[in-house]
Amino acid sequence: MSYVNYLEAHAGGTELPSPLVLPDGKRISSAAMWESRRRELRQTFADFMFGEIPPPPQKITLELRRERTDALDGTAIRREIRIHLENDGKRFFFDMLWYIPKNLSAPCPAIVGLNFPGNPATTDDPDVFENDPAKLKEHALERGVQRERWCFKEMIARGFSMATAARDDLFFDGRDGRRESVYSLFHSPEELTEENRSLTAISAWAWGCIRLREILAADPLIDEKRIWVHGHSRLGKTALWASANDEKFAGCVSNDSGCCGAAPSRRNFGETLHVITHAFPWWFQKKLDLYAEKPAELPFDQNALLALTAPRPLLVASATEDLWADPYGEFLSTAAADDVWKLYGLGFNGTPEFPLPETPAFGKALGYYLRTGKHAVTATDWKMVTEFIKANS
Ligand code: GTR
Repeated sequence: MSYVNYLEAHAGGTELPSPLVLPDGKRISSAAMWESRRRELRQTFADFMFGEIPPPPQKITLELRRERTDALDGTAIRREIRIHLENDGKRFFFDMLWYIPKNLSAPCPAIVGLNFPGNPATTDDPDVFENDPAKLKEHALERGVQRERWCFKEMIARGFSMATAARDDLFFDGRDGRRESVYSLFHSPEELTEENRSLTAISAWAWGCIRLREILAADPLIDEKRIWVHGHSRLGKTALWASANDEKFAGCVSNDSGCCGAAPSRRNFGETLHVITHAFPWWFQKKLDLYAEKPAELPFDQNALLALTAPRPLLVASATEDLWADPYGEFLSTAAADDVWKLYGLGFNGTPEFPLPETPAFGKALGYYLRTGKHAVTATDWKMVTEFIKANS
């Protein structure tokens, strides 16, 4: 199949395998049983889709390059930190931009996530350091152009600390990205070839999210139990995978994560496994290619990836015009992950219906909403995220 389908009548794949059903057909019926099933499923996702997230390096040194206490019109502390990492004598670094609300009376919650075009593009602050030119090869955008994707000022006003780093700092988003990626801390240059598909970009990026969480968690201004991971699109796939692997994330927000994120692989709607494995082979394990034409033979679907965050809170967000990411499919997977939250007495009240735009379907610790508009992160998204997090903390 190389055409793209946007007709619901041709989409199929509305029945997704339940993460609660074991390969031998037995059904999980308790939270205790889910714990071991969860480990098994995580491993299956690593083997078939995302590879393993590399370990923490032996040594991390934080270089505070600059701290301002009057950022975002005097509402925030801003820290720009270069994170130096060392492993077996090999070195690597990446840059973090971190905002913290001022005058806190108690440690605050935080949201971490990666950005696409580099830290200066995420903020209105005119003086944020440029990303290292050797790392950010072709995606650098003008300062502030993606400020709405982050809404730092608004989120600071709502009491959240926010931290981000550029995906290309960790793994340049292209075929030969592996060579200068975080994997260079753990592998010899000969192993960092285009063919070595077990070392995926998504796991490298998820590794970066986990490092950001650890750094925030070590700071007394931050409540280490309330650090969320957020991601948009390919970085939404990344956020889901980071949350699946690091249970210290308080919860996860998947924004328009689409194919191999929240959207079911079994549906033929918008982007498919065929398309994604051909366009972005460095994101995934080679094994996924085997299923490009037969997604129904995968031993899981993306509702199981969502379930790997349970019982922690998960919000899945879609946009009406983002058909490439299959908004209805993202809803179907969310609804088909609900059984796992139910094991913990959480989830939706009854069976959720596909909601109208701007009408959140929020259950306990599991939520979905559809925003009017395009593939993006907007101020409306951040309002929904705030509402969901506040209801689930
Ligand atoms: C698209 C890709 C999607 C999505 C998106 C993005 O080109 O096909 O899977 O991840 O990029 O990251 O913006």
